[in-house]
Amino acid sequence: MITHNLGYPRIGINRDLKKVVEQYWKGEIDKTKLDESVSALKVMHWTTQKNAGIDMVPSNDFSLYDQVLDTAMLVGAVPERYEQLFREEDDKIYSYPIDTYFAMARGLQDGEHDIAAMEMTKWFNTNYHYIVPEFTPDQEFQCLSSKIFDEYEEAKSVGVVTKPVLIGPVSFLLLGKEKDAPDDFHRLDLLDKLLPVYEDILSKLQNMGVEWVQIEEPFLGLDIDDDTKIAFQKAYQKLAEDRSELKLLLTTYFEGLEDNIELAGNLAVEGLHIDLIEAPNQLDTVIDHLDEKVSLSLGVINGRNIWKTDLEKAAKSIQHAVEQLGSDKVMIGPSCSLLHCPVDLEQETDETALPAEVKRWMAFANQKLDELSLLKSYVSNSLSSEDEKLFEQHQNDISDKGKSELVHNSSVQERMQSLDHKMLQRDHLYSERKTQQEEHLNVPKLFPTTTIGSFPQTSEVRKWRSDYRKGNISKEEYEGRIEGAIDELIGRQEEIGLDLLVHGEFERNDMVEYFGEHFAGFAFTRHGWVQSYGTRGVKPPVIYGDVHRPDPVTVRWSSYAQSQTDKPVKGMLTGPVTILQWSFVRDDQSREETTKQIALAIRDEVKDLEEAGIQAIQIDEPAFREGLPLRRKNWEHYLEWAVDAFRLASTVVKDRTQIHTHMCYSEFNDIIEHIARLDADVISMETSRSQMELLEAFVEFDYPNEIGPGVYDIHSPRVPSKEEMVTLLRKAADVLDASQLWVNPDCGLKTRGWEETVPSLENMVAAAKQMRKSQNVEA
Ligand code: THG
Ligand code: ZN
Repeated sequence: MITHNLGYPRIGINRDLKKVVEQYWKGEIDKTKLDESVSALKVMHWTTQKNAGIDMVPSNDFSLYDQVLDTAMLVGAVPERYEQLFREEDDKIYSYPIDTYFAMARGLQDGEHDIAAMEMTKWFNTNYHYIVPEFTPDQEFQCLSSKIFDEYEEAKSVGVVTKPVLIGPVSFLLLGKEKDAPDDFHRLDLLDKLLPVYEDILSKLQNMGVEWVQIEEPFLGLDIDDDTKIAFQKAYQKLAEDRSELKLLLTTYFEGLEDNIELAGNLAVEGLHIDLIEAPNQLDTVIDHLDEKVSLSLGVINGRNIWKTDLEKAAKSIQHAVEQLGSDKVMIGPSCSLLHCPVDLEQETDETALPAEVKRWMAFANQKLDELSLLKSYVSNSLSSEDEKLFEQHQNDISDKGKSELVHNSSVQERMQSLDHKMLQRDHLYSERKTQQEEHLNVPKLFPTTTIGSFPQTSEVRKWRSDYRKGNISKEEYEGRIEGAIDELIGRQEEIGLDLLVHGEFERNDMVEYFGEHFAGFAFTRHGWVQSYGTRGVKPPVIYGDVHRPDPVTVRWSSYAQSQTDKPVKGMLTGPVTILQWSFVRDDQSREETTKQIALAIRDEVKDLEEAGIQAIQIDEPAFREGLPLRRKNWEHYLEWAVDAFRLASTVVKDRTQIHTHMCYSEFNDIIEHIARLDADVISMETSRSQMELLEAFVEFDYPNEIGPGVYDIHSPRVPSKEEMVTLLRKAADVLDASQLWVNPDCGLKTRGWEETVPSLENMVAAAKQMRKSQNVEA
């Protein structure tokens, strides 16, 4: 039996990757220096894993930006708009054209170039985002990058023989999207052209003496149609043709194989990796369907959560597989790449953030590698006496967690027991609420303007927060500065002429981390960074126990802001589903249960905001759609409880208090009835990049409540003109009732600068005024 890892976090223990890559982007270091720093990082990762006793350490799991983008470069799927750039890039110290690569990820705007970035989207149901490959009907492929070969040699030269990681051909095509293509073209049509490149790559790896390649096909865990099944068969038959020595470990994760078991169990590969965390029950069926020559890799350690593994329980599955298949046919590893968890728990020494008792229940990437080694020794009866103690302690920690008073809170439990259906209903229907809200809120009846909540977070504001946390400035000093920032923002919004104001969220770091820091049942980390995309990361809070809200969180800031103006100020909260989605969650109760507890905590905050005189409250749910399960058959159940959680959080208010919600770039077509069931009085969302196309779902559904379709894209510093926003608003007013429409940007403004924010909002307000005028004339 061997232990292996599917992928190691690449950000570095001190966010080293972010630092050097951003330095390179700013021109502060050159390619050689970048290469040196990155090499050192990779070597550290390989040796850390080897020293932890991992038998098979991965390579090519590292990436300067994203592994899907790496694959696009590997097979030469470089969209045409970068080809010029590619040709210009001559100094080849990298195994691929690095500036072209970064331009694909981020776009390139300078004196000579104006090239748009490739799109980015969620990696399955995680909070990681990948770059979406683009495929045209006349797409050609060729091997353009030697990264996968170079990394293997690089690791070997420091004494680590690795297993290269490669996204499989079918999943790679499925991860992408068609570009400039007729309707009858499907990207899988390109498989025949793509396979020869994969054959070349594999035969080169074989010639280099590589034993195993981890070839990832996560789509085997999803609902796939017959054409896709045929593509899988064809691909793996073809890849088996000239392969005598090299072994393929077909890798699946995030879901069980279910109806694809027959297919996956019979593909021409030498190993199959399955996720036994998401789908523990699939073990027996997979064993039944597995060709006898194929090794089985068991994903028994959760690669995307931070709790210690119950090693005794994991050992049972392993022993079972060993009995059925023989020990030489069994591998063990994490369920998926450890990309999705932070690097090292040992860094967490601040007990005010992470209490020692909670830390004792946790494991980050490095600790998970130790668990794997321990598990292997335990199953093969070779625990040293020292390891035996470790093992015992480990299992004790887990059983303590089950009993801990920190986890269970009887008043939360009682409240959960007493939930009843009335708590999910507003007093009256939207049509009746609307009149009351119009009177109460006092914003223009047509095209009222607002923003999504956050305003530019300058480095100055960030420094106040860190100075306060470090104790460099007092609470009074800190709060005084935040109030000053609010004063200034209120003044600016009044000058701009916005109707429904916000306080700006200067007191917040990340919208989820912030609430995690203030709710009970949450711990947070100081260094627990996880890559979100490229060089950007998040620090997900840790939900370890029953959640409640000991004290009001945002009321202080919202009511301060309201006291500074006669215009209404909107309260700003993050919704229960989004807080759940972007946190590390409990593994001892369902997501549904945890979300409802969070919803109750938010409900308390909503009530307090209303009582403090706040007349409109926004509860953001940007992660509502991404919470959808990967398999469609599980959608209904999720949507049922996710909508209920939002209603539980929001319906406590009087009819006259207006509830807003906000969702980032989302397809609404297939979930529109559930969006309507949220019964938010107003929903704002990203629509400007799709030229209001996203509104179609609302039009078709005859969506009754109010909508704020974003009228400009906040992801770019460009200042939109009044005219272009009027055009978008007219488009919206053509298909929806004018009295349903709000005017707002696509998303929060925290990543923007003040220089572009003020003129953009001025133009937006002018656009709204023009719309009001023309409507009145028509009326
Ligand atoms: N919060 C959380 N998850 C998210 C988002 C979020 N997932 C989806 C989306 N938004 C991801 N987008 C971003 C955008 C910017 C950053 C991270 C994720 C970012 N991070 C800073 C960095 O890495 O330098 C860290 C900021 C900080 O100090 O907290 O800029 O909004 N949970
Ligand atoms: Zn948004």
